[in-house]
Amino acid sequence: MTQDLRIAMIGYGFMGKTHSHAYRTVNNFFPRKHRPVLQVLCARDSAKAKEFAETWGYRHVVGDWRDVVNRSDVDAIDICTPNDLHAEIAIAAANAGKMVLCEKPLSINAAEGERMVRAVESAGVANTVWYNYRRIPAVTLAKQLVAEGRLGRIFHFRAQFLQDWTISADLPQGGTGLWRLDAGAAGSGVTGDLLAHCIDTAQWLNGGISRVVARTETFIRRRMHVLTGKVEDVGIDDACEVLCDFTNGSLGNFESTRYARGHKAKYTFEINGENASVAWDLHDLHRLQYFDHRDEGIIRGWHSVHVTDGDHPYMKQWWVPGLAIGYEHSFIHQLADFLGSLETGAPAHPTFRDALQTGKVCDAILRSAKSSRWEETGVDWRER
Ligand code: SOE
Repeated sequence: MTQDLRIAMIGYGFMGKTHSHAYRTVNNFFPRKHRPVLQVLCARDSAKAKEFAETWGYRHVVGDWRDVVNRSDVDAIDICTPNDLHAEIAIAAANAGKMVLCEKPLSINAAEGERMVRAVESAGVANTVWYNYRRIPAVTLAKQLVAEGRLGRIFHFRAQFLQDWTISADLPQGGTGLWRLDAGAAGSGVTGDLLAHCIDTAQWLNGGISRVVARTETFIRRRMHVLTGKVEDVGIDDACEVLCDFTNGSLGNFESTRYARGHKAKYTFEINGENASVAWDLHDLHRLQYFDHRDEGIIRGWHSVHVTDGDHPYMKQWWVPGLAIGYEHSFIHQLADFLGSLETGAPAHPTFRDALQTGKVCDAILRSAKSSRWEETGVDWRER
């Protein structure tokens, strides 16, 4: 017997599309008891919201999120707004007893994140944060290989997330399209937007990060602000470089920037262990590179595993072996896992508490960039 799960989505940008697509598709491929229903779309621009709702099939359109969180015809609130609104909406939704699915990063800083964790945990509502890259089958396979102990003791974790879309000094900051450049709305620049993905994956694959040393740079320091029409100081970090220690004794090395000309979404990571290494690249997302030193010498080398077979994570639900899937499927997989967790009662990782640990690392990175010293993260990494 299926059960409707009535979703109210707040915000409708790029992420609104990825989530809506997942809600509409998940039950066609993943048998689950709960069936998402696109109940309410909430956004301030009523004409655009109406158009989005018609395109994706939302039943109702509402202008103010405060009119949504208490609705009795809604079971779950999905937050796709700029980051500065996450906390207030999530806390109100949890207090109203709604499940909460929140876009990353959880919050603009860890202090806000703590309050959000308290709200969902004391209300006892299901919660998750859309760190979608974990659910790309090649990345999930990396997790499996690490968990099986194939790599042996881990020495290094390195990751990069490189883009180039903010290089032009003419690009304004703020407003609907460019809030990621406005520190007031985003909290930080590449640290919260891009590096947070790397940190989420890193702690999931390799355990907690205990301390960091970092530098950030803002290459364009003044930009026109869309909301005020004035040229204002830029408060975000354009680039961020980090060294860190993991609690398992391995060393981490991270870089994120929006100033790497030629790179659009070049998210890569590599893990080097005593016996084996894995490497992954979002631009070639269905492949996992694997090197095993225990292979016979004459054929030893990097294997490029095409992660499309039925025994690869999530792939049994899709086409036939050899046929690849894409970026949007990572959201479908996260949703399928979330719906699965509603049936088992298990936490839907990454939970708010897990995402808070990423937030703590990001805060420590920004602190270190100011202090020029090593900073403790205070991370308490419990997720298995
Ligand atoms: C920024 O350009 C962005 O859209 C991020 O906000 C997303 O989290 C990332 O997955 C892709 O890049």
